[in-house]
Amino acid sequence: MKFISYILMAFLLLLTACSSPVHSSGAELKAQAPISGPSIQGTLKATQTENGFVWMAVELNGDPKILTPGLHGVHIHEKGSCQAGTEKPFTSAGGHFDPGPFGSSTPVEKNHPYHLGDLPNIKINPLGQGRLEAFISSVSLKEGPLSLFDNDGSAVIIHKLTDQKKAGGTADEAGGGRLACGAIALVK
Ligand SMILES: [Cu+2]
Repeated sequence: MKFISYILMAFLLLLTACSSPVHSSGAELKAQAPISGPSIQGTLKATQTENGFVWMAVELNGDPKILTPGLHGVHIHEKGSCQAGTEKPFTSAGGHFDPGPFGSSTPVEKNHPYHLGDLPNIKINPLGQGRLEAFISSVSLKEGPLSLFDNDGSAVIIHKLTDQKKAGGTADEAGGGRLACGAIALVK
């Protein structure tokens, strides 16, 4: 019986260790963005782990007539500016975050879907809700060449269409129009 409780204890400890992808000790960097667009709300949360990886979680909640069920392109874009504007909303966020070495932010260039800010698509359910988690090493919350906090900051963009992850495709194949945007800021 004692043996079984030891095993149970070990299992519980393991569960606790696995339930959080980041350790609570040490100097962790955190960032977040409130995401919004017409009839869409959400958040991006990012945490840089001790080994340099960045864990990102995007949560969205929207009108399913606009944030339609299925896959929607998600990228980090190169400027921390989310102006809804008129004709083409959120173009103020610029192209895809891609400080180098290729250094092209144009969605239709050959380095798409390998821009440093290209994330997996988010899957939206029939109620207009979705959650995306990604663990990436292509961006950093710290100072340096991969920093999201360069002079003009950066933003997360949710696209109207699925990013087909096609190199050299059209703008629509890279997600098309922009539904929602969130300027990313460090959490102090
Ligand atoms: Cu994009």
